[in-house]
Order: sequence, then C-alpha cells, then structure tokens
Amino acid sequence: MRFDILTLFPEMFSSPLRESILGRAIEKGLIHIRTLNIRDFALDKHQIVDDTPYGGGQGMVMKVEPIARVIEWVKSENPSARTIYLTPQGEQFSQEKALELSSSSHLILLCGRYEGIDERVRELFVDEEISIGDYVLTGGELAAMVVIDAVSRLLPSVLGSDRSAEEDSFNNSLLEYPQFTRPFNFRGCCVPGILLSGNHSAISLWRRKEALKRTWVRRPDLLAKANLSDEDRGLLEEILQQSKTDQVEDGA
Ligand code: 4FV
Repeated sequence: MRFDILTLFPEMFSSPLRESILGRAIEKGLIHIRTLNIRDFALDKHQIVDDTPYGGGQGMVMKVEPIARVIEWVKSENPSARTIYLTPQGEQFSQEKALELSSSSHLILLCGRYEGIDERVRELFVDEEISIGDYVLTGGELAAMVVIDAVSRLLPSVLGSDRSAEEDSFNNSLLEYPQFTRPFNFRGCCVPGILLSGNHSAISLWRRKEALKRTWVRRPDLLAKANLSDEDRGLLEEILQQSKTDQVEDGA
C-alpha cells in the first residue's frame, strides 16, 4: 500500500513511522510512505503557500495552486489514488473506516496548516475528509500519522500474526478484556486464577464476559451496536444482576 503525504513539514514524519511495526513493514515493502513538501510546488520566487483570507479575519489560508500542482503531480503517476483531507470537519475516524481504507492501494493524505485550505481544493481535488477527533491541532500531520498507523496494521502480514488484528477492540465493537502477564503476584495483586487453569473454553468465556462488562461500563454506546449472541445476552444479564447485588451490598 502506498501513502503520499502532502505537508509543509515532511521532517515530522521522519521518525514516528520508522519505528517498530511500521518501520519493519516499510523495510519489508508492505507499505510505501512518501512525503511531498507542498512548498516545493509553489513556483513563485518566494514559494508562497499561504495568504490572508478573503473577507478578512484572523490567520492565514493555504493557497490552492501549490496544493493543486502536487495532487496533479501524484495523480499523473496514478490517477486512481484517493485524496483524503485531514480536518476537524471530516468524518470521525474509526476502526471501521481504517478497515475500509486498508483495501485501498494508494492514499494521498493532505495535511492542512493555519486556518486550513482554500475551499476550492475541497471542491476540485478532495475525495473524502477525515477527523481524528473533536479538537483542533496545529496541523493535519499528526492526524495523518494516526490514519497511516491504524490502516497499516490491518494490512496482511504487517502485524506478527493477522489473527491479532481480528481480536482488536472495536473489531467486534467491544472493548478488549483485561490482559495479564508475569509476575503472578505483584504487590499482593494476583492474576485471576482462571487464566492459569488451562481450561481454554472457560478462559475465553471469562474474557468475553470481561469485555462485555468493560464495554457496558465504559462505552454503552458501543454495546448498542455490537452483534451480541444469546450467550452474550446471558452474560450481560449476569453482569447486570451482579452490579445490582454490588449496589445493594454497598448500600447504594
Ligand atoms: C484535525 C483533526 C485538525 C485544523 C486547523 C489543522 C487542524 C489546522 N485534522 N483531525 N482534529 N486539523 O485539528 O484531523 O489547519
């Protein structure tokens, strides 16, 4: 999979994407990441990439011409590349969206700065807009990194075993169950015995119940859209009963 990142700060991408899993995926040629400096596509003597907003107002706006040139340059290599603009006005990024994008072969990620981009870039070149969250960053670069990370780890053989991506949080829209590793006893806090029982069906049942409980407590909105089995509904019933008992015991 190819990622072309259009940015005014290409060096921001030098180290974050070169470490660990993504770094290995790049070495193995599973993903190709190229950064293109939008300023290199500003042909005027001073390579101006931003200007004051028509109609007045604070801040600067990124000019349409340099962005148009760099996108057309990339699309001249591959017309089917998909252009994504990272912006708080975009569709909320999610595991579902990451899964969808992981089937693309070539993504162009446009990183805004200042107050954003000239609206005509959207009208003429942007295929879709993605937001990583309802907060304002200084630039779209960190959002682009988030998208590249979440999408790349879903590509075949990027993670050690493809199985682990399937078990991700959100993949079946439940939060993950608690994880434990050695030591068994840390300052008196011990690992749940079931996990050392070797009884794998009992262990997976415990994990499913813990995932349901955690999702019910922390993200009931996810539970509403999860495809629950009859067994899940039975486990949820136990969880609700238990919480009522706990409340009674705590005299709530
Ligand atoms: C952002 C977000 C984000 C807005 C103004 C860049 C900044 C500046 N991008 N998800 N949240 N972008 O805050 O994607 O141009």
